[in-house]
Amino acid sequence: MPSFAAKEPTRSWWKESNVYQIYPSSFKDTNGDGIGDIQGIISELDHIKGLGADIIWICPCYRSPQVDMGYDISDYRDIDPRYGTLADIDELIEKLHERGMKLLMDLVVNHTSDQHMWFQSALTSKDSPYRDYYVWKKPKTGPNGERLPPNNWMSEFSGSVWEYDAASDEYYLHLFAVEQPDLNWENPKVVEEVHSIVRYWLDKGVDGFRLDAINYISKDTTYPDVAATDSDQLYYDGKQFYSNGPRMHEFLQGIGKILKSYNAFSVGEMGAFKDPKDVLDVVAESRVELNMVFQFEIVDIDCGTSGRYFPQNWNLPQLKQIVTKWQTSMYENDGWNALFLENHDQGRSVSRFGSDLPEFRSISAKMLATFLGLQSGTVFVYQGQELGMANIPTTWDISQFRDLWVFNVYNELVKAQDLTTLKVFKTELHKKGRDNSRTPVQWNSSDYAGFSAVQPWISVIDDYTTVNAAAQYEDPKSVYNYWSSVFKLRKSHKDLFVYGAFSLIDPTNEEIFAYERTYREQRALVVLSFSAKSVSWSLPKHYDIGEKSDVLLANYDDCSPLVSKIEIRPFEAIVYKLD
Ligand code: TEU
Ligand code: CA
Repeated sequence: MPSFAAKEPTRSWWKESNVYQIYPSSFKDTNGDGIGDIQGIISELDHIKGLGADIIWICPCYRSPQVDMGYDISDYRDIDPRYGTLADIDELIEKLHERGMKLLMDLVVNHTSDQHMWFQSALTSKDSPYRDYYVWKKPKTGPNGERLPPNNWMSEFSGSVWEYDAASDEYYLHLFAVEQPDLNWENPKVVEEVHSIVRYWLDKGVDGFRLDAINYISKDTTYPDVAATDSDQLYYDGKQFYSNGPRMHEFLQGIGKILKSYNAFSVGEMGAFKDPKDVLDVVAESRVELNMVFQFEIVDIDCGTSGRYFPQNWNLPQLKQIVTKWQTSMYENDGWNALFLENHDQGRSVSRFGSDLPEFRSISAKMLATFLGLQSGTVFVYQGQELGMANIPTTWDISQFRDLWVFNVYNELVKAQDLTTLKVFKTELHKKGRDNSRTPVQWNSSDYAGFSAVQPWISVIDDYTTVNAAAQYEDPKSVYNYWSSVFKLRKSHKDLFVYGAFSLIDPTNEEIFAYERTYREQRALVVLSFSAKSVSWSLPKHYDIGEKSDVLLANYDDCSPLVSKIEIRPFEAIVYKLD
């Protein structure tokens, strides 16, 4: 029998909301500079509201030199001119609130830009009051007297995490790009600054935050080396020393207290977390840290052990295991899931988990909407996902990519003349490179997909003539309208789909992913095919065949009743109501 959880989750507005993520550069351009802007977001609020999303999360739009697309902030209290002004944000907040919608800002406080006034001052002298806002260490000396970085940690974007400053003969820490120095949270002044930034935006009317790379804010302050395993390798992944560090919870509780006093929404990005216990220590209600966390187990499933630019085979039972682990552990322990298949750092889900072949694209995008959208947790849809936008075509040349991470790795491999790895890199880049999700939103079939009047900062994908929002509004069977049905179902069956328990059916089946949601006497069965072929599925025995079952949602026009053996078509999705 499916398990009926003894205790039900407490109810909260943020559990009942659906979130739409916006990458501002690629959403909509209104002033003809080829870059999306805040007025562009304002002009498309009906698109988001019509979809059924209640909250928008905007990736960083603060003042920034844009080395890492705004994740390098030079002024936390201002908007970058490429996106607009503070007045535009005020207008956005007002127009959202008028519609009963909310705004999340992206809080990037693991690091700043090297152009931030704090870092610029820190560079001028060891006596600067801002020197200790960052992490500085003396060089190490190698066997031949050469200068070496303080340890062998590898940057997320490749190379060392340490950058040498000749003027002071010290290195500073940057877990990400050289231009993104890490803040020193051991300094109480940094903690105060962050609190004041959080209050500044909440006082402006912002409704909460997505917290960037927030599991990295507390480091092992002894900065130990990672045990070397390969004499050729200079740098190693040091997450064991900087993810989930000794003071992380203390720091999160400091922020959590403020967020709670504003009844604000919070979702933390904690990519390296794999143990539900670690996530529960952040999200369990009693902790007063964050509402929910993005863990990356699903989106890492096809990434190699040496990183995303390496391949990894996966199968459906593995995916089921991951989903079930998070679904049940959060539900049973007062936690909550942040559900996502895409964001601005990931390939497009239809290309990775469905099929972007013309005959399967729309149907598999709808299947994935059903898969994700009816799980337990808060659903996040990333711009373009609601249209079934696909990855960058393999015909694109490397020069059309824009992500600094791509060029860091590419240049390194070219320099090392490592042609074998280069070939692997190119293949995987087309599956998982971050630019795949950063191409302009396809609004209509006019030039530049209606995104802009001019050539955008990154090319539009050619299929915009057929895959675009305008065409999808008209078509009742479009991916957009299907997503809207999924969100309607979450709202109309809130007890079941928001607050119900999850249980996996048929764990070993390689093609069919089936799960039940149950709430007291209410039950629904979600049946999904991840296969491009037809499959006949024998229902697990415990189903009382013949019982009356309504179909709540399906991605084909007609569908089979719940009989002992169902013929399931490619990427079919059916939601049966069982009670
Ligand atoms: O990404 C952080 C990020 O992806 C890693 O910390 C991730 O947890 C790790 O690689 C998993 O193995 C955020 C932003 O989303 C990204 O766009 C930024 O480039 C980055 O932080 C730096 O701010
Ligand atoms: Ca613009």
